[in-house]
Amino acid sequence: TAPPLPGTADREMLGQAAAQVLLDNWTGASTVPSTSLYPHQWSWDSAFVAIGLRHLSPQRARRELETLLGAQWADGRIPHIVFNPAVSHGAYFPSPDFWRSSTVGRAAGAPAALETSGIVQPPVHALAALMVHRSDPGTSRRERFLERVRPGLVAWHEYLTGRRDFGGHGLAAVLHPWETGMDNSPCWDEPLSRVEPAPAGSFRRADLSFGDASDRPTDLDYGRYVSLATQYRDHGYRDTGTEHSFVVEDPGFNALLIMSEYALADIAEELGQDAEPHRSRARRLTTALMRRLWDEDAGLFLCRDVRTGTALPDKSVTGLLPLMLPELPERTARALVRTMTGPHFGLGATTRLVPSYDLRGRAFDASRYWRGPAWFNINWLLERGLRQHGMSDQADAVRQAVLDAAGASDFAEYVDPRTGKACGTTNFSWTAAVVLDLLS
Ligand code: 9YW
Repeated sequence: TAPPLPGTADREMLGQAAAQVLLDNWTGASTVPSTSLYPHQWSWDSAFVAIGLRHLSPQRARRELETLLGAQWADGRIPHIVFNPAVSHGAYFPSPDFWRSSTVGRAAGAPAALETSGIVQPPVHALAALMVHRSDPGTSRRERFLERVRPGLVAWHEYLTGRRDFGGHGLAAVLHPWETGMDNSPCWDEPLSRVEPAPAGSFRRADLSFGDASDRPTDLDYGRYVSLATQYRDHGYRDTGTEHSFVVEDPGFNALLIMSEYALADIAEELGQDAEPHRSRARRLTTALMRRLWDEDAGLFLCRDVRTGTALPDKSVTGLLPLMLPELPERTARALVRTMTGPHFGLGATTRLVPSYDLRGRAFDASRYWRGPAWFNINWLLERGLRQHGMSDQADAVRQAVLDAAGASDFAEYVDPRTGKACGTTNFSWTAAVVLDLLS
């Protein structure tokens, strides 16, 4: 049975504790996801952090996003990590001396004055910028926040819809599992199996110093991640002129791109500019998503391997994320909710938070990262999706479950979806950020 709902006093304490996590993880210009495990700035983490931080300090929230955009490459990509020069290279792997953005990445437009990774993460940024603006529109207008961030956000979407539309199917594709934000999702097992792993002794994993190895990706996965990133780097981080070993269309990544494209439309309107090009691109992307990735029999969106042209059959939470889309056909939205509440994801029956992977799937593992655990940022997105399609009771239940599980787990990185047991690290920034947002 579900634990009791926290009362008003508990809500206040929870809010204060969440605020403390974000204060502790603030570095002066941005927020680290975790001071131990991830001591730099991560791209989509920062977007979620800004969404929570706006309730504490809209000024810091604007700064968070502007710091990230300060590391944008000239080709429009926003790198998945911006390295803090004050942190030693040994604290996180792969470190700047692996990525070598300021030298190897120069031809693709990497900044010379700071170090970043060369891959990307899901585009939540325009959505975050709009939400940050709306939390404090007066100061935001005075500081011309939207004018300042808009060109970078537009260039980012141009990069994704242009250079990343491999094969011309009208969607953005990813070149590395890390780009999906769901590193070791079972969806990647098959396309990754064709990648020759880097030899085990050729790199040193820093992540294992901070977490239980059974909560983390395996060494074999890591060898393949390293190998793919090395190939991309050695090609100068150029998207054309080579055959990439891993090319996948991910529904969650594209759903976030569409949400952010709608946000760009609203941002354009705020600034008295033409919003229609953004709205029509959002519609085109939605049509392509339906055509390429919707699977009627599975009852959710599937990832597609662009190299083989085949759908990847594993059911991952990424395939539920299009529920957020305002122009999703109503019957598709209803099918997604049926899948979410059915035996594969168990919401409201065997789980209170949506797991990252099929409870009945061949690879389900309740504590291993993106192979089963429930993640707070993802449940925040699904809560919005449920609300978008009028399912307010289910949305309220997810909201309450996020608050309960975050509070009880010391803002865990992720939790066992059936028991709520904390996994990974604690005092995690986006967990605290989505709590602040859901409390307000
Ligand atoms: C890594 C920081 C990142 C998240 C990813 C998550 C994990 C591992 O941590 O990636 O080494 O980058 O999978 O979504 O952004 O929180």
